[in-house]
Amino acid sequence: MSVLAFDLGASSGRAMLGRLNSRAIEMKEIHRFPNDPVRIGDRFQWDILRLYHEIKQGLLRAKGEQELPASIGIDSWAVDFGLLDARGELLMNPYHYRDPATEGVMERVFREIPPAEIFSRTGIQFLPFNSIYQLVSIQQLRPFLLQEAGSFLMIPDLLRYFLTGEMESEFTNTTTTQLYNPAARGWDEELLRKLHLPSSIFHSVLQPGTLAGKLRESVTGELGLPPIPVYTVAEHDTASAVAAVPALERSFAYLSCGTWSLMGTEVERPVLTERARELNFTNEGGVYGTFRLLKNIMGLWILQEAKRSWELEGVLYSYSELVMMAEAEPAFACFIDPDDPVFLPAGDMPKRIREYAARTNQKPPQTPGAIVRCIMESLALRYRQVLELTEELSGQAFKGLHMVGGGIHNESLCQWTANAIGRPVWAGPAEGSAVGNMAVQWISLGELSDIWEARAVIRDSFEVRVYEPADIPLWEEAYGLFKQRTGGNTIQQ
Ligand code: LFR
Repeated sequence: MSVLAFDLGASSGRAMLGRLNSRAIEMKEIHRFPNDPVRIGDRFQWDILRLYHEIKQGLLRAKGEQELPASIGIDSWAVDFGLLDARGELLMNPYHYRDPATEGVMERVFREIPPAEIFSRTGIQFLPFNSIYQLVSIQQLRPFLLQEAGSFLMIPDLLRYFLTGEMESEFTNTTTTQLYNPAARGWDEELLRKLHLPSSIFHSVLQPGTLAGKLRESVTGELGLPPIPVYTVAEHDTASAVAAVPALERSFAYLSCGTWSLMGTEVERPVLTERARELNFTNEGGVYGTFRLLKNIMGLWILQEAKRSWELEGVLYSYSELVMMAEAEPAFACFIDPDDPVFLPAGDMPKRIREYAARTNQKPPQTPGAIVRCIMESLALRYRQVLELTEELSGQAFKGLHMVGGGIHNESLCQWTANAIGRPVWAGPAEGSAVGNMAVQWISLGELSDIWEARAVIRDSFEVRVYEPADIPLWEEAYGLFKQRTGGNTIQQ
C-alpha cells in the first residue's frame, strides 16, 4: 500500500511516495522544490503560499503514478506558525525562525516569568525563536494581528488545513512552541494568561497517526483527485526522523543531521530536572507516548551559510569539493563552539569564524578548506560533548550513535564523529523524516503493527553504513583542546 509524505525542510521540500511490499519499503521522490525564505527590509518570512502550491504539484505528480496513495502526511521544521482570522483566512506570512525580531524577547519574558517556571511547565529548551517568543514579539510589534486572530496553526497544521479545511494542532510539533504542558496534556493556560496571549486561538492537539480529514472539495476539484485521507504524522520533522531511527534496542542515541543537528535519546517521560534546564536540553513530544530528550546543535547550517558566502563572492563550490578541500588541511588547527549565538543568524560565516578564532586566541583559518575543516571537526567534538550529557541526563550508556538525515552524505563527518565519540556510528536512512512520516501512516492504516515493527522494517529496507572509530587517542587529545578553546563546558544555548 502506498502513502505520500511531504517533508519540508528549511531549504527544500520534497514529496515522497512510499510503497510497502511485504516488509520492504520502496521510496520514490516524485517532487522536489526549493524553500526560499524571503527577506523584506529587516524581516525574514516564509513563502507559505508557494509551499502550498508545491504541495499541490506533488499531489499532481502522485496522480501520474501507477497507484494513488492511500493517505497523505506532512512534516516540517518546527516552531513557526501562521495566524488566521475568524473566517479562516491567513493574516500574515509566517515569520522565519531566524527573523531578527525575536532578539532580546526571551530575556524580556524572563522578567515576567522565571525560566525555571517555563521549563517546569513545558520541559522545552530555551531557544530565542520558540513560538512563545515569536508570539510575544508579534504582540509588541504588530498587536492588531493577535487582536484579529481566530487561529494559530503551525506550518504543517496550516498546510493540512489548506488541504482539508480542518483546523487542528499536532502533538510533536506543538510541544516545540514552549506553550504546551505535557503533564496537563494541553496548552499551558497559565503561561498564556501571564503573557496575555489569547487562549481561544489554539486548537485541540491530536496525536500523530490520527485521521485529520480528507482532501477538501475545492482541492479534489482543482486537481482531479478523490478525497484522499490526510493523517497527522509526527509533524515535527525531527520527530519523524527519530521515529525512523532503525534501532533494535530500546535505549539508543540519535543524531538527526541536516541544517540542524539534533542529538538525544527517546524517553518515556520528560526529564525536568534542574540539571536538564541548566544544560538547556529539551523534552519534545515523540511518537506513541514518548518524548525526545535532545539538544539542538547548530549543525551544517554554518557550512551551508559559508558556502553561500563564497558564492556571493563569485566562487561556486560543491559540498563534495569543500569536504575534499577540508580533508587536505591539517587536523585540529582551530575550533569553534558551533552553538555560540553568533552563528545563529544568516550571514558571513567565514568572517564570524575568523573573529571567533581571534577572540579565543587561535590562528584564524583563512582558506575555504581550513574553514570547513574547522566547522566539521568542531561539530564532531560538540557531538561527543552532547552525547556525554545525554548519557548523564538519561542515566543510560550508549554503545554507538545512530545518524539519520541528509548530513550523512558527508562521509568524513560521519567518520570524524565516530572518532570523536570513540564508538561506532550507524548512518542511515538519509531521508529519515520522510520515512518516519510514512511509518506513522502505515501504522495507522494497519499495515505495520507498531513503531518497533516499523523500525525493524526500516532497518531491513535501507542501507545502514557502519563507521568504526579510528585514531581515538588523537581525537581524545583534540577533545581536551576543543573544550579549552571553546570556553570550557559550553553548555548554554
Ligand atoms: C530541524 C528543526 C529543529 C528545530 C528547528 C527549527 O529541521 O525542526 O528540530 O529546532 O528545525 O524549527
